[in-house]
Amino acid sequence: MADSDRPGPDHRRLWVVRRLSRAEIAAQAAEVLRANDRGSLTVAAPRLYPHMWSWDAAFIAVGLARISPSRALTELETLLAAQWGNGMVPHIVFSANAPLYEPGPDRWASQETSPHAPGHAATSGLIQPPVHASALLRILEAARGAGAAERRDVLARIRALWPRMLAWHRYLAERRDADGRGLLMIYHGWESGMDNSPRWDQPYADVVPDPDFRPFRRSDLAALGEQAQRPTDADYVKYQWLIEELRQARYDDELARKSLSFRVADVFASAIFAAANEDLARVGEALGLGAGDELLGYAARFRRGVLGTTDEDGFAADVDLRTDTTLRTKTLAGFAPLLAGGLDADRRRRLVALLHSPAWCGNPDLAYPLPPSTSPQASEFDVARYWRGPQWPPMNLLLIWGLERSGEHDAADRLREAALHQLTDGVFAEYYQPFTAHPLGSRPQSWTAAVALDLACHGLG
Ligand code: 2M8
Repeated sequence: MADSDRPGPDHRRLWVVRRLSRAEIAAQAAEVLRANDRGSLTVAAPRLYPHMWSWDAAFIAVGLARISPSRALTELETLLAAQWGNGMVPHIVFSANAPLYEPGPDRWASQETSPHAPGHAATSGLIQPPVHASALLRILEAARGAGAAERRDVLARIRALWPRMLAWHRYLAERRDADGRGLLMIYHGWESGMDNSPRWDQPYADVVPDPDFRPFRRSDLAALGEQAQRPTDADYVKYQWLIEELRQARYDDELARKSLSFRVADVFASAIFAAANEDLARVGEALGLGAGDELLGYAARFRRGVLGTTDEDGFAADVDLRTDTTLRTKTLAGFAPLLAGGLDADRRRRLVALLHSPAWCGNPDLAYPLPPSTSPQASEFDVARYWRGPQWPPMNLLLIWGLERSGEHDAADRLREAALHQLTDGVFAEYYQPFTAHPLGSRPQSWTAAVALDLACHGLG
């Protein structure tokens, strides 16, 4: 890493960046996606994450749809080809001959352990937030502007993919919300995608590995070389131990929901799922595929679930399902209702005001008025450590979509402009130091490039 890339000892020193034009951002982002393309999948990042990740793939598809709806759809097809027999879409699909990533296929041993794991693909045994249907809707919209042959091909392939998409949503609704409260149960912080967020500090305090458990060596620190930007070793022992517990439960949802030492209702993933069900219903309606009532029913159920956790400002909370404790942390996930919709106008206004307040995007120390993953006013805030403070471009996109969906167009436009501005550095970093705009984590990160491409092309027709 070049010295200029490093966050200096003075965390408030603004990083001096070159500024790309919109056209340059789009061109360079497309180049990153091309370089990380392995044919039928795009690796999340060449060194740190040399495989396909589930929600990364969805964002990557959104970006690719700006260049080629057909190639964008391939991304979802590859992911869903690794779907488990019970409908679960795994959070990692491993590619062969990649640099070392731990935990790799042997640690998951999914094929040996679960009758549901696909025989032809090596995968993890966890999920990630279900952004895929929202990506599929954008691919469909992009295909409408494509040439006749590509449009026909993409529509036919969406039809072919439909049963798998439906099975994924049914798996989530039936197996991850078995009691119908409208909140998705997760078994690991990795399932939230916000691995070491303060959201999970309390539940992880109860995760105690067996004394004879021997953790394996981490590969992420060697790949990145920046310990202060990654989860701690103490976090990682727990991450690894939970995989062991899940293997002992044979990746069986019935067993897992009774036995695991981490079982949490993830309010942000639930909001993503509410929106995704509406988006999938729209795809189904456009192609005459049916299941609209079922999907809109899921959307309503999860919207209710999300709203049921909110405080007077409309700010949402996760729930520790083992102890039935509401987890009120000051993280980005609290804005879940903006993604799910359904707040009354008064509380929606209060939640948008909170988003613009000094606790969030209005913080005077921010280099860009974008939501940090954790509020700078929270005691857990850490300016550089992964999901404990830095700003993450795909999260900006989710909020932009949510604000638009909620009819908050001014707020969406403000966020869109700032999000694009942040990416004019052309680095396409995994995350950004909120006070200095230093690029942090892995780079170039595919989903960041995809978000940049989407933002840069927005409104250009
Ligand atoms: C991060 O998670 C992986 C584990 O799944 C890791 O740290 O090794 C998270 O940021 C997650 O949200 C993301 O999907 C993944 C790949 O970019 O990296």
